Amino acid sequence: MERTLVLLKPDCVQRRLVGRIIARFEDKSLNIVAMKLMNITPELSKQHYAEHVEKPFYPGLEKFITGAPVVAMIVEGLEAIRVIRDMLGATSGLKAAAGTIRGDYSGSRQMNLVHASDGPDAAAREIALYFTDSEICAYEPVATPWLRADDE
Ligand code: FUP
Repeated sequence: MERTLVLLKPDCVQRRLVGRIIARFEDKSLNIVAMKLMNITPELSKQHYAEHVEKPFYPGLEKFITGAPVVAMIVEGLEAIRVIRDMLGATSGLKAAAGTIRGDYSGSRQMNLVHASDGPDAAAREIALYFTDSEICAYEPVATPWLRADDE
């Protein structure tokens, strides 16, 4: 079982797509174990995008990600990190395959609607940036016996 950080970015909130995107994760039998609406500060943006801070596109990215609230979530599931990255599609909505979230809803490289951690180290780092342990509500969905076999 893996956990990953998912952010529904300001474009997702402003475009009223939050419900539809969360439904896609629920439909995939992923489990939301923490969630909040919050504003990303410039300081948090610099921590989150530490690998991009020196890049030419960073100032525009910070303006975008701090420009309206985000919905931050911890999502849990088997192979959740890869499964969710696959559901998002390529970084740019212009390149993402049809059927992926970005492929279906985004026509932009910057305004690509959703962030998800790109590996186990990033997931651990990003979950700790956005959530305290006491904000995580671990629980066993009652439908689990009908979502996967015991040995999966
Ligand atoms: P991803 O792992 O898919 O979130 O994408 P990256 O880590 O490569 O990029 C982080 C964010 O920077 C992406 F959401 C899009 C944004 N970005 C730009 O705005 N301009 C660029 O030239 C490249 C990335």
